[in-house]
Amino acid sequence: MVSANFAEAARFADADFAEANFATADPAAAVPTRPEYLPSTVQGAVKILITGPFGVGKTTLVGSLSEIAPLRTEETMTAAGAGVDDLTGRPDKTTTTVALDFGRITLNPRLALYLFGTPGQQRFWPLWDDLSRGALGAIALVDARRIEESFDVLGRLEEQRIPFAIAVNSFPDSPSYPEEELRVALDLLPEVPILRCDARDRRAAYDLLIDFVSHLHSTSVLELPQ
Ligand SMILES: Nc1nc2c(ncn2[C@@H]2O[C@H](COP(=O)(O)OP(=O)(O)OP(=O)(O)O)[C@@H](O)[C@H]2O)c(=O)[nH]1
Ligand SMILES: [Mg+2]
Repeated sequence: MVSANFAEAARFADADFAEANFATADPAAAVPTRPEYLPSTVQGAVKILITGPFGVGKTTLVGSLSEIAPLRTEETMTAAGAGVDDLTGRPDKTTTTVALDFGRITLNPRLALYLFGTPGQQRFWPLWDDLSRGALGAIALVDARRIEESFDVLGRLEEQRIPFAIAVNSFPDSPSYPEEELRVALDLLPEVPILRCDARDRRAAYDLLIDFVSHLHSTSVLELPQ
């Protein structure tokens, strides 16, 4: 089954191709079920940043989207982080990203997206400049329970002039704010899309990515290889 979003975006994403990837890639499998090599038909590669504050679901999103086993740099959180790493609303979280997440998704036979997840904690932010260099756009995950924690990240994206979309990640006790309220609370320009997802759900993550890539395409940020 191809989602409505996906069908709409079919002019740049090859539905059959991506659906085949979806069917064969198993995010839970320790070993990927499809070849890790980039198809020889790929003519263009684009870097996309997956960013947001601590514990918002960046590593989860890269893992849900990647067709290869994602590269992760998770370290166990220790007592030294108590009082710094706020685990409210994320009781199961035991690790944190200390450098980056990396994944890849081939959107159609000609176009590959490289996904770079940033660390969430400010003490790892010196890595940000290297990670964001050359990124065509960013998906900024937001936890609606802790909106103010996103301000620094959004400020950085604006400073670096990286086009971005908001992805509101759904946690069980998240308030469901109307889009306009979120736009005001996050002080967003009208052209910044507000999307929603559950980062744990591969299909929802994929729909989010397609909406984001459609946005980059419609604003002429992304040109598609013919
Ligand atoms: N309910 C719900 N839980 C989620 C979602 N996305 C992530 N989680 C959970 O939230 C916790 C944090 O997820 P991570 O992916 O590690 O978050 P992160 O942004 O990479 O965290 P840092 O790298 O430490 O900043 C994990 O326990 C995930 O299972 C979501 O969309 N919904
Ligand atoms: Mg992480």
